[in-house]
Amino acid sequence: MRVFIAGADGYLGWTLAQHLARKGHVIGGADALLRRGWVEEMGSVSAIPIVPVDERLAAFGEHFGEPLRFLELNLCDHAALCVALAEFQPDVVVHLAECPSAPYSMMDFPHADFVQRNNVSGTLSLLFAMRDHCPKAHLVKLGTMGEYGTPNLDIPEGFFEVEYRGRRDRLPFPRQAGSWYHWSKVFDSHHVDFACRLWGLRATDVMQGVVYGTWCDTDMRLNTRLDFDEAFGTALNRFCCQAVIGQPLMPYGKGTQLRGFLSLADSMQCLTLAIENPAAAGEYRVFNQLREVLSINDLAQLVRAAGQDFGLAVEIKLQNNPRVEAEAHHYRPDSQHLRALGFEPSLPIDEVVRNMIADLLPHRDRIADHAERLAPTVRWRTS
Ligand code: USQ
Repeated sequence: MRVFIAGADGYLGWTLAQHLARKGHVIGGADALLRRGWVEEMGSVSAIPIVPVDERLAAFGEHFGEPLRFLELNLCDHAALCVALAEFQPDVVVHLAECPSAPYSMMDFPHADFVQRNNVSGTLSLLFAMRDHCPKAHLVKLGTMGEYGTPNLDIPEGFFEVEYRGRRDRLPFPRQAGSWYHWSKVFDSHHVDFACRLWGLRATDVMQGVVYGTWCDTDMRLNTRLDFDEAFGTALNRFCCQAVIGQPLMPYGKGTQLRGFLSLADSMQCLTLAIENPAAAGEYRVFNQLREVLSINDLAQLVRAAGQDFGLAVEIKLQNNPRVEAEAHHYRPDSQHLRALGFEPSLPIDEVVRNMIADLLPHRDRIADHAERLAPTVRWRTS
């Protein structure tokens, strides 16, 4: 298949390009390289060193035979995006080109406004470009489990049957996002659904849980990034970085919040299943993409246990919660669709955590040099 990855330089995108190329797909991609700048703005770096994009592309060509046809492009630049899709003629467009950070969006008005414009307008631009230049292509759009929030009900995959005043309907499950970033993803989901009904586009909206994991190669030019700063590092990735530098792990609040998690390798497997099993014309389908539900305290305990195998004394210190979020709540999302397509979880989480620590230990000085960037400073409520 010809797969166009928007966001090909990111944590998921750069990994996915390699995973798909290894399976024989032809890869095109675009990225505005914004993630590199955002992490710099947070005063931080990727724990795993990464090279400039031209060096990445050279390595890609050497390892996979076919080049990655890459453009430095912002999806909001609609004219340039139209040219890119018209030329590449993808069978699949994977949309990973969004600002993925809840804390970044909660910093102040300019950041909330930027994240919403970047994500919502970028997605709208992509939908119009697909309508005009590749209307038969399948859109695989990265959404987030955080769109649903933490309702006191089980969470279905996008839609549920409702009975109200004696009538029944299949309706989108309510969205109760918890950050301006998560709300941008909610707006995207509604727009993608509408475009499928309006123009007959086909789309899979992937409600992904929190991803963890490293992707390292003997050729370091192929490594994917791994962030640990308060905005772009996700919980388990941050905890592993804290473990290797001897900083206490920081569950926020009581640490009893529950979330869906999956490893980077499992995310690659799931996205590939969505790509290779397209939605029908006019279909908008939703996959909840997670492997297991755990609390933040569970993650901390896993990292403490794995740290012991490396002789690391890992401390855990609860922090005042900088976010506004439920800490004791029901959480039981469905995730049958990907299993029905053949998703078989790979390594168990404790093994992945051990591999992460092994990958991160050689870079402990680099992380230690930015240790203060692990502390949460962005507060959801300022008073
Ligand atoms: N948390 C801690 N300590 C930390 C970091 C986070 O206790 O040091 C807690 C947070 O309070 C939250 C949970 O861990 O309850 C998850 O936080 P996170 O920063 O790992 O993830 P989140 O902000 O939810 O966002 C991440 C990705 C985002 C994706 C989302 C999936 O950055 O792009 O959409 O995970 S989900 O969480 O399912 O919405």
